[in-house]
Amino acid sequence: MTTTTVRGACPHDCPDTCALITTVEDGRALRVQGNPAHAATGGVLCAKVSRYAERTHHAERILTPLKRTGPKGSGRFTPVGWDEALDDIARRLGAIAARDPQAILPYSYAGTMGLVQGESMDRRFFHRLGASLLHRSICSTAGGEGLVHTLGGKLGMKVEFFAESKLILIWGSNSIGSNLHFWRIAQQAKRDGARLVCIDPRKSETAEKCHEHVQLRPGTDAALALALMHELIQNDWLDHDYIARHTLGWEALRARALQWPPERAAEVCGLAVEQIRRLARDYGTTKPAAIRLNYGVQRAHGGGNAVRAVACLPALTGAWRERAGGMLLSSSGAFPVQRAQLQRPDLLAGRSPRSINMVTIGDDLLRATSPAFGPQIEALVVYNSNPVAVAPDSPQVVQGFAREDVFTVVLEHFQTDTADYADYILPATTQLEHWDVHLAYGHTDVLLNRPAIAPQGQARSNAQIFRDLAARMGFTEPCFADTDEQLCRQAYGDRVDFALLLDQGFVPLPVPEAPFAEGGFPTPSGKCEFFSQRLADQGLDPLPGHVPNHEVAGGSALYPLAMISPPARNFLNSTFVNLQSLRDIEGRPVLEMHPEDAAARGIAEGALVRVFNGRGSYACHATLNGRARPGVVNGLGVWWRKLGHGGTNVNEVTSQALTDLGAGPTFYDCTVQVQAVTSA
Ligand SMILES: Nc1nc2c(c(=O)[nH]1)N[C@H]1C(S)=C(S)[C@@H](COP(=O)(O)OP(=O)(O)OC[C@H]3O[C@@H](n4cnc5c(=O)[nH]c(N)nc54)[C@H](O)[C@@H]3O)O[C@H]1N2
Ligand SMILES: Nc1nc2c(c(=O)[nH]1)N[C@H]1C(S)=C(S)[C@@H](COP(=O)(O)OP(=O)(O)OC[C@H]3O[C@@H](n4cnc5c(=O)[nH]c(N)nc54)[C@H](O)[C@@H]3O)O[C@H]1N2
Ligand code: SF4
Ligand SMILES: [Mo]
Repeated sequence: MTTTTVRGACPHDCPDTCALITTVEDGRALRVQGNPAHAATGGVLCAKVSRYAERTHHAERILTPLKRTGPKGSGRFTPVGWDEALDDIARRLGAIAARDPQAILPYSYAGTMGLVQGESMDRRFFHRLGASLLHRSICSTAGGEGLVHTLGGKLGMKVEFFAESKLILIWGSNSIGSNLHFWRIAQQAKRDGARLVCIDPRKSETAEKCHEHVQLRPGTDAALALALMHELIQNDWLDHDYIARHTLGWEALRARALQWPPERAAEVCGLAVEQIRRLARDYGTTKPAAIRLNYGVQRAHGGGNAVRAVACLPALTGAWRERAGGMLLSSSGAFPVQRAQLQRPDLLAGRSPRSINMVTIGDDLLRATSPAFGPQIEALVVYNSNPVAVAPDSPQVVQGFAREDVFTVVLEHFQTDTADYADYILPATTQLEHWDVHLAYGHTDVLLNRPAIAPQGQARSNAQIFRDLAARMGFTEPCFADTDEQLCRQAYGDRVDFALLLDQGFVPLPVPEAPFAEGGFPTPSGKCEFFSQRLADQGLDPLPGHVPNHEVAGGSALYPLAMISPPARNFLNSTFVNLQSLRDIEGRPVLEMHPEDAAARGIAEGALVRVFNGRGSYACHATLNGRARPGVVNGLGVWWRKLGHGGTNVNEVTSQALTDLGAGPTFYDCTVQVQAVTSA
């Protein structure tokens, strides 16, 4: 018996990007643990990835290529050899490409955040083919655009310095569920006397452990931020020197903020005026003050403006001057990824295919050929994503995937809701079986992932599968021969010491301790842009403003409740839902309701309910657990449809409407009605 340990990286879409140590015995992964040598991981993993060995050796892993035998969506398949599958796929894609390659659409997201298995050989393949481009917008583009137009990029405080802050606003983040390693840092700050305030419509696991919970209505954060500015101005809690030297558009922002007295924001946000004043006083008078903003804040119509408004705050108070002051939404802009080298957009050779927004895949799969849209979608290649479960407005998505005339290939570990609609399912390796290299969005260390075990069954890495397909399509450019390990080296080129990565598994980037202490924002003006000329040039509001939700609670008598659908703690989007041990902890799909809203509908704790609106209807169990505010229900995500009630999940009712900036999704901007399901 031989036991070894192998260093890796957590591949999941999570800000923490932990360093892993996998213990392997006789070719089998026994356990996956956190690497104690990596400071950001601190030797600790979340409950989900602690089960990664169970996931990897799961009895339901797909281990051979599978070909469909029943009608679309029936989930009936038969095993076939790789050669048969790849030959047929290359032939089918080739025939479509001969007419118009834009009729082929790749669909992928961050099932793995690895740069090699997520955005290298796959992109080369589709660029060479001339397939439609995918706008990968399903998570963070509204907030990302908000940051770019205010701070100049996805940059912010170094996460470890939150430990020295005296006030931390945890804003639109359930850190305990989704950013566990940040929560450890916040706990350190708390022990050293910091005050923690959570701003969230849901009394989350995090909110209940902070000193204060600001339980605002969903989608009203910009109004709150503007009222905070109003109070900073009225009480002169401003850093005039910082504003004069390092910001653009102060007079215009001042005029805007003065339109937002706390009384007005209190109405919009559903908060007490006094709570807004207190929050402003705390923020204006505590130093250093830090904001951990997260993506929950930007999943509503005005998400981009909300991030812009919040991102203005630290420049007003000069919080950026200290390393423990400022804000962090994402640090991913600090990573010098050589994307052109990895993805090779030059293979488009002058062609500029249309781009399809992944959020509106439901509608787009049902569109016919037209001059505005281009060719009807005839083929889909899905990897690192489970759109039938995670994309909004699933009734449309399912109808689209059910089209018998769309040729669909899904690269997967498991037979997900999406894989059920495939013509071919191709078995992909997991993180324990392949090479990769990573960035992070919650810290600034580059991580390397080495394979710990051999590919299970006949699984191949995503990069290998696209390499094999490229060969069958006759793509002879040398870049299609690069190995996974070579791709790892190309991701950062000479900007990161690869020998050191091989040696210790992670390399911290040399980023400044206080990035904007002396200004130096990477915007066109070099300043924190309260006023954005780039937005003005697009005909958009150049100042941050409150953009009301598409669907306002109480705005419709038919669907009077606002619904948000943040993640269940023990799932990662739809990943891990098929792990019995984690599903047992979550129990069943739930809708958190305020007791008043439940009583008004005759709904008792645990009752089976129907949550519905004009788009669809899903079934789950009501819980009156004290986490919902009146008028708002929380439908925790994202269950596999086939493991939920009646083959539905929460995305039955979410909409394909987009955000103000970045054309992102509005998962948390949705109104519904709820009804008890009677067994009569
Ligand atoms: N356990 C676990 N961890 C995860 C994930 C997971 O599914 N499970 N998903 C990963 C991914 S892909 C991402 S993008 C991140 C997501 O993690 P975050 O960036 O933290 O975003 P969310 O979880 O969407 O929402 C965070 C909090 O915002 C609240 N919220 C909802 N609407 C609003 C609003 O209008 N205003 C404010 N202020 N708050 C609001 C929600 O109730 C929730 O508690 O987490 C990653 N980590
Ligand atoms: N209602 C509602 N819907 C949401 C959200 C919400 O909060 N509420 N959150 C949204 C957000 S923030 C996001 S980011 C999206 C996420 O949506 P997705 O990106 O689709 O994420 P997952 O559901 O985790 O699915 C990832 C899939 O990739 C597969 N996978 C993992 N690694 C590999 C690999 O190496 N190769 C291959 N071929 N496959 C692999 C996994 O098995 C899994 O099935 O969901 C969005 N949907
Ligand atoms: S906390 Fe996040 S990065 Fe760390 S192991 Fe869990 S999912 Fe992965
Ligand atoms: Mo996400």
